[in-house]
Amino acid sequence: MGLFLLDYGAGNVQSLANTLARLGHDFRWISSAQDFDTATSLIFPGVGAFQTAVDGLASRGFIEPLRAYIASGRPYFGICIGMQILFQSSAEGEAAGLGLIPSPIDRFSDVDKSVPHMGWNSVDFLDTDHKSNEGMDEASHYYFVHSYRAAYDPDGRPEAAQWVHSVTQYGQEVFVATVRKGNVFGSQFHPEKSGAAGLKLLDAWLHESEFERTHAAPTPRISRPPKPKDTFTKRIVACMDVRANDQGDLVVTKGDQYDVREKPSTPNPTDPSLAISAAGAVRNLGKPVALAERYFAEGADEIALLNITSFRHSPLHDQPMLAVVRAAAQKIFVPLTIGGGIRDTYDPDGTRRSALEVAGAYFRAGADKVSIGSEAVHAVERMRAAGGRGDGTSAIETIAHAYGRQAVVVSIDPKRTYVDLPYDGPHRGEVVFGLEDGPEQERGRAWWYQCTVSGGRELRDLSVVELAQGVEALGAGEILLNSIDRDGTGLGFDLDLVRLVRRSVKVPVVASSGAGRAEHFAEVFEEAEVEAALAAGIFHRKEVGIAEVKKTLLEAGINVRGL
Ligand code: 1PR
Repeated sequence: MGLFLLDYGAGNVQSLANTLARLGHDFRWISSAQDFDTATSLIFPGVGAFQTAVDGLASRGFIEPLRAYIASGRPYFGICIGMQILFQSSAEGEAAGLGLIPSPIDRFSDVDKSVPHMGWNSVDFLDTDHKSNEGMDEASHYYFVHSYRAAYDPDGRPEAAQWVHSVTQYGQEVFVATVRKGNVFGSQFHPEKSGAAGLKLLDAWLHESEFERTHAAPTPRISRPPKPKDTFTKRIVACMDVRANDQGDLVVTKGDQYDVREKPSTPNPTDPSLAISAAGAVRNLGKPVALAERYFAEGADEIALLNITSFRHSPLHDQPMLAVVRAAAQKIFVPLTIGGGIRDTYDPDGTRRSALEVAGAYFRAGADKVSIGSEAVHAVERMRAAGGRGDGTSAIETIAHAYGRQAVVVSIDPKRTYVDLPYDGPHRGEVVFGLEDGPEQERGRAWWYQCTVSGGRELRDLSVVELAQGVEALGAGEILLNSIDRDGTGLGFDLDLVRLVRRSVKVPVVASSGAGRAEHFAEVFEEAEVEAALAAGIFHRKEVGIAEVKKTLLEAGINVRGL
């Protein structure tokens, strides 16, 4: 008896478990075909890739029990792939879906937008005759992360359209956001990552009385043509660089151009309680879990935790860091990205641990995405040496295959390499010239952006464009674009760098490093058209708040998620 969750073995499903715990609902995991008979309600948080999900269900003998469960009329809530599996098929693989909804799932077009559709968007309800919307509303934003979608096509697929409860628009594509019929509900977005709006929906579904389950017959739907503009929002990401201080405690630190140690005369700008112990000590800007909680409450659309010294040891042995991820994930209900040390490692006894295992440990601890730094550079170097194709063994490829490319972020740490003019070297197509009205140290100079590994300690013979395009080809779903030159300077994002990368790839780009004022965010969204912008120092030191950033963006006509 009771609520069960269906896990097919590879999805990063801990987020949903944390959300249910927060809402006070007990649940069990489906562990055998018999559990489907016992379940009185079932949630399938299908995170990952369609083919992997179907293969995972099939290998466990769960396909027919799932079909029988749904046919029995007991409540079913499918999230993301858990909704897509109700359809006929997906272009994301060869496998067939359950076929309840007679329509295929296809890939978004990337002609006019970045893919995956990753971020916060709103819904339009199509069902005209039911009284409640299951705790949802059109003013809220929900968190989507997917490259494949069911197009809303009431003329071409009228039978499938009868299932559609709400739609969302991305670019000029209108697609299915939620489906509902009888005992079946499904959402393309992730309620467990959609902040207060998502918690409200899950709570309504779990409290059956507030959730309509009586619609056996098709209800009238209104046709919904594309609007001139979608309601997709720009994301604000709060990032914490985490490392052990000299006492061995994990702290949030923050460097200037990646140097995280106190300078001899650095004054503490705002908060005397964050006492500077001594020159040369690792800067301590707070505790990671407490800060993550603060940023969730303040309206961060996403939170990133980067383990910045993980190159020294394997994250699988870094129990304090895993404990931080676990604790943070229990308190924040927006996407959580974890980076640092996602690569093949060896245990002290010589046992090899693959990057996929390392990522799996982070996902099980509650991460939604993993961010790969140094290993991504090495993978692209290997790919280029092998003639431009990946061999399927890199961290990016293996993790994207198992968890979906949307779970794989590549964090790039580029550094300017200044050149003498005239320059006719191999990176001449990517050379940027400092503007006469730009920062003083850039005027009259020219440079290209060179990639680094190990937190900027080592330069590699690879440009930022070569790296960005390489990781996209290998299967990365997003790029987190830092700048060693701008990190911690407060001078604003490096717009030349951000524009260069934004126009080189189709995946979403998060601009990072250098934010000093709320206006810098408006500038990077308007001038470089990135999907997200990240800051660390100004948020940690409370110089600028997330609400202030969002207010400034709204005043500039840029769409953001409210609290
Ligand atoms: O190489 O896969 O182990 O990953 C290591 C990760 O740690 C990479 O994502 C790398 O960027 C990060 N990292 C390594 N060393 C440092 C350092 O600071 N010494 N931090 C470091 C990178 C940059 C951003 C920062 C923004 C915004 N920090 O995370 O948050 O620059 O800062 P600002 O708003 O204050 O300007 P691997």
